Amino acid sequence: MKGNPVRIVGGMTLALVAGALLLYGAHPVRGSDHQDSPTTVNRPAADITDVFAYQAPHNPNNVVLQMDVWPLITHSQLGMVALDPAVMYQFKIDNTGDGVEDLVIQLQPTTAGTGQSINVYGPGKPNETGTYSSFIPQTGSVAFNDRSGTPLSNGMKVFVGPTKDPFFFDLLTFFNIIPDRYYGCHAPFTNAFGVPCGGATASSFNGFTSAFNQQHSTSCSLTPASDTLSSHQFNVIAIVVEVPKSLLLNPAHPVMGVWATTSTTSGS
Ligand SMILES: [Ca+2]
Repeated sequence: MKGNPVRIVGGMTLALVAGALLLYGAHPVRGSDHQDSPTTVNRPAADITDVFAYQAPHNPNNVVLQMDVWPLITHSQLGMVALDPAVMYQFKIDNTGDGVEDLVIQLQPTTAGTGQSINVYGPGKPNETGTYSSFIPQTGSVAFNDRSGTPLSNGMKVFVGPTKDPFFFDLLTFFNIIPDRYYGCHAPFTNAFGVPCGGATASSFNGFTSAFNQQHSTSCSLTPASDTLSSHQFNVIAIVVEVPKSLLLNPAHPVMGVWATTSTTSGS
């Protein structure tokens, strides 16, 4: 995402019910995030792994926003996992530069399971800003894993379904650097990757160059980096919206900030 005029934030949420209104609340966190708290492990469909924003590859008038959830889906789990109907999935867009959302796109499935239909709301002005949210008027709906790309009435295309995890991360080397983060060494898991469960066996990530080491007077590993997530065929559920830029951009401030949240009313 380097060079793109967008901010990338992944978020997991807690929530409260306030008064007679059903409000969804969020506590955002920054950066790629796979299974980093008991709350997210217990509700993987609300565990945001990454958020991306990029130019639509086939239409210069559109921008694509993508939120990936449910980390580390194995091949055998495909066809059995889908979005959680208790969760509000939300893209937030700041188009004035103040870090406060001016527009939101919200999604929520109507039922559990891979036969679910997902309601889509917005893009539109949020009813609230910050950590509490409620639904804005609905735009349309899309079936889980519908790959037809049929536009909604506002021209937005939506895809929700399983995809290969696009995030490049040399996870096993990370575990070798900080072994206590390796869940394979903690009951009831088994050491599926064969990572040493003792002390650290690596001091840097792989993939550095001799020129880098010389420039920085260091000796980082020259071993090629390995994309652990895709090489072990891990998948995520991708929530992808392709949106006409005209629906999101503010001509007076042509830089757009994007982040995402998942929220529940139960707080867990
Ligand atoms: Ca704003």
